[in-house]
Amino acid sequence: MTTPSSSITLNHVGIAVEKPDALSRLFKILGFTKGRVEAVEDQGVQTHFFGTPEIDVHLELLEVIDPEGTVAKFIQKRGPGIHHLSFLVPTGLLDAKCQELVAAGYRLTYPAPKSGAQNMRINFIHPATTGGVLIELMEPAAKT
Ligand code: CMX
Repeated sequence: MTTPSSSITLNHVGIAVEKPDALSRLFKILGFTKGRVEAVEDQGVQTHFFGTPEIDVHLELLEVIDPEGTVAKFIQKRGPGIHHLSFLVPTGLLDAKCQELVAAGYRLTYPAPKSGAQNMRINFIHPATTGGVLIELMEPAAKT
């Protein structure tokens, strides 16, 4: 689901949904195949990934499993819809990139990366410092 690259690449678009069914049906008609479904308890969501062999960018439906979580809050406040863009950072670069972003005046949501879906280390750039777009940075966690 991820292509190794030495550059930062756009990996997926996260979409907050009340139920995944309607968009799942649409993506299927558009030729996307459903891939991994994974609960990320720490983030209060069940993630549903869709992709095609031709495109490296995936679509991620974020289904709320924690009514107190950030995605539930997002839907209450703004309604369902596009929630974040996620960029894949080559292994070993995330911490330095986060430091660079903070030094450049961007606000990160976490002081240090957390564990996310697909065995990734993740952090987010707060939308208040990006012109209204929540940006996820994710780096494959080192194999143990
Ligand atoms: N996109 C754009 N704007 C957003 C947003 C989003 N996804 N989420 C919140 N905002 C807006 C709020 O509406 C609010 O706008 P106004 O000031 O105009 O009302 C503003 O950002 C600040 O909101 P806040 O009250 O300070 O903060 P929230 O409690 O709403 O939390 C955020 C915002 C980004 C800190 C929180 O959503 C967060 O920690 N996100 C990172 C984790 C996450 O999103 N996880 C889900 C995905 C996990 C996955 O893909 O696995």
